[in-house]
Amino acid sequence: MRILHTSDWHLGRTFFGVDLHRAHAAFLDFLVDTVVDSEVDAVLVAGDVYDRAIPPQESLELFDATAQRLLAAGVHLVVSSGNHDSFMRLGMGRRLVDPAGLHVRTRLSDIDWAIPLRARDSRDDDPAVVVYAIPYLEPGLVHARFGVPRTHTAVLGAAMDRVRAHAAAHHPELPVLVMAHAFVAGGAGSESERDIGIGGVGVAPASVFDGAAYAALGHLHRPQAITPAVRYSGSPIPFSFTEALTPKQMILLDVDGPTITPTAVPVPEFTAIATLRGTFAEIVAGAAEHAESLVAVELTDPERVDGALGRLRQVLPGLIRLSYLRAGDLGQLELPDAAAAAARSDGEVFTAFVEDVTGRAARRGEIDRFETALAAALREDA
Ligand SMILES: [Mn+2]
Repeated sequence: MRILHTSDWHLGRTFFGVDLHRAHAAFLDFLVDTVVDSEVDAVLVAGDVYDRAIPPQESLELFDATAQRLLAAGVHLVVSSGNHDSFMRLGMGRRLVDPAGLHVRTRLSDIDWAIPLRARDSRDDDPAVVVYAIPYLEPGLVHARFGVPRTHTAVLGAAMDRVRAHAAAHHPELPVLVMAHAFVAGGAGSESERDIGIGGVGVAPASVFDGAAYAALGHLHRPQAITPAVRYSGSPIPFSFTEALTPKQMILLDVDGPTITPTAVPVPEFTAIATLRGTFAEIVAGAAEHAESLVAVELTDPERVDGALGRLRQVLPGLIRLSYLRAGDLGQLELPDAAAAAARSDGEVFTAFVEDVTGRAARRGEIDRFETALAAALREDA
């Protein structure tokens, strides 16, 4: 049987104030087409279905229409709450819609509410896989309920203990597919993940999902494999200029006996997003090609250009951000120790910055305020 792993739809999101509803609608058309063409039996959304607790009405309607299209085609839709969703609102009526094939998991008590699934065309009634959907667990809110320390690793570990115990007792013959919305870093072989050991943020190791045949993760918006069986699908639409540099994808999962084999499905670009770098004259000369795009411009002119913003807007209606990159800034991008700089922790970067600017060491209070602010920003950003 076949399952499609997605996450972080963020319905209702805007891109620097620009409405993304049409892009979301186009993506969901693409998703339904993919499901039909590839004979998918179930679609997973590993959290952040909506961008905010109270989504716009058109976003609610878009989700409702998409769920109806999938269920009408006999496809199961499994949804769990992310840190952007209201677990209360998303979970409304979930016991009522579950028998129809819309499986919503938003509460701690839903963690071991198993979803055994079978292929539509299978000859018998036996399920081929059992899905467990762990909603976003804010350590500060749930650690006491689990009786564990206030860390992501501890609360996810406690949730996975429940999953493993339930699967062993009720579905020992089935491969376990677990969904989670969390920061997860690999052990060996995932140097792309920086350790952020601050506040209550932290990252959980991939080994927390031991015992699962596959972990379908949400939260990080760039697609990435932490291990072959622990993956982030990433968001289907870019929500920042830097994110637009990485192609988007969904992950097709083929369940064959005890093995689950992932294959990436590229997602087309439904909103053109471009960062253009050059002199004012160069940008204007090449503007026609980007007339439909959302654009960030980085000017390399050595001097400020009079009225640059207004003049560029005339040829680039989607211009969102304008900045100047002086020659010195460009040179710094090529610094030989850039890799070493990237490997430093956020705290080290901050203390080095304070020393550089003030000529003295960073004070404890400054470091505390920075860590608190960074933790809050990371929570909101993901
Ligand atoms: Mn997200």
